[in-house]
Amino acid sequence: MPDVTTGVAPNSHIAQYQARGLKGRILSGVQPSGDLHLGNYLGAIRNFARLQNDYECLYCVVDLHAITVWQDPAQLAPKTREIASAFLAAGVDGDKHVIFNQSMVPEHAELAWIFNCVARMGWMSRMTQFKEKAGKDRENVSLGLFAYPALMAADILIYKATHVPVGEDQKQHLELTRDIAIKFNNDFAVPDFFPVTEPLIFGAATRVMSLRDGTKKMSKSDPSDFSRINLTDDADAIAQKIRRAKTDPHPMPDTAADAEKRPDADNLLGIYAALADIEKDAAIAQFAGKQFSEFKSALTDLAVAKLGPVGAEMQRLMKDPGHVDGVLRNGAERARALAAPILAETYKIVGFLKP
Ligand code: AQP
Repeated sequence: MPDVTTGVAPNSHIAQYQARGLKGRILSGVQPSGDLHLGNYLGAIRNFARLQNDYECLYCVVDLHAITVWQDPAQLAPKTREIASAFLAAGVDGDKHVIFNQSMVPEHAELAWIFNCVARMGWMSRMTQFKEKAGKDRENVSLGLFAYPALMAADILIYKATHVPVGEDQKQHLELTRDIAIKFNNDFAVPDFFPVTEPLIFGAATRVMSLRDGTKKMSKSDPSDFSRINLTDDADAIAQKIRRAKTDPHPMPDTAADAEKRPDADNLLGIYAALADIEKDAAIAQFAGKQFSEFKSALTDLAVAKLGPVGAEMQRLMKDPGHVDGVLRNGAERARALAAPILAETYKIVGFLKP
């Protein structure tokens, strides 16, 4: 397992978990916004299972986040089940930990409104993911897309989560969550009410790039299916996509410096290393100077061996929507039991009348 490094010193919120032999409470989420892919798996879902012995975990299908861009209403429920199935197929224990979908726990949206009033326009305007997703069409994107990071802060702080596993792309949003917690605690003179949540950063392959363009992130919403390996792809599809993955005319890189200059090769080596649970340098050494065809054949075997069982289990679960819905319903009840008292306390701090 890759090394996990934490950012700052433990705070009082962490101490209560340490007293129970745990390292803290985790919240993380995945949007039901398209086909789950290898990047989601290596950057997030695989780690969810790896964290569950050390942390109390809440894993959420963030459907409220998904609708910040248009989603086909007919697809939202099946996509939500697909993601919950991926959590289970990756080995998350839905009895011990909490798996649920965000819209079933209205406390997320209620706390998000308060955070909309705590966060500053200047802070939100600096969010690079908003700039990337909005592109040149800023006037036409939803207000929800702009406010997305305040909802993410609410997802985390409605459970006073102490840690959040983050890939490169979410670091800035977690910083904002920390700023919101600090400002709320200061504005209302409630020191330490919300924790200053710490990032959990995994060493290897936190950012998987497109198979068609090694400079672009692998993404659910990329129109080209050949840009990503979907978790439900069968062995033939995985082999075909790796065979067609973009490379360059040279033999495989023989040093890290050489790989860094060649984003497509670097990406494939990073994927190999993450799937094999080795450092990228070891993968570079293993294939240095060889032909891409030999490397791609090894990568295909490895990807099929590692992803095949996860995909097969996902397919099995997706054929049993009643079971998956039961897991989500049960998870939402448990999540609400944790969130409701924190929201009630927050409302009291803000000063809302409760006749
Ligand atoms: N390419 C990636 N490499 C590593 N990690 C990734 N994640 C996403 N893409 C990569 C991680 O997956 C988790 C869930 O992501 P999300 O559902 O919140 O959406 P996203 O980050 O916007 O992912 P996508 O796949 O690119 O979706 P669309 O196309 O809908 O925007 C997060 O932990 C993320 O870091």
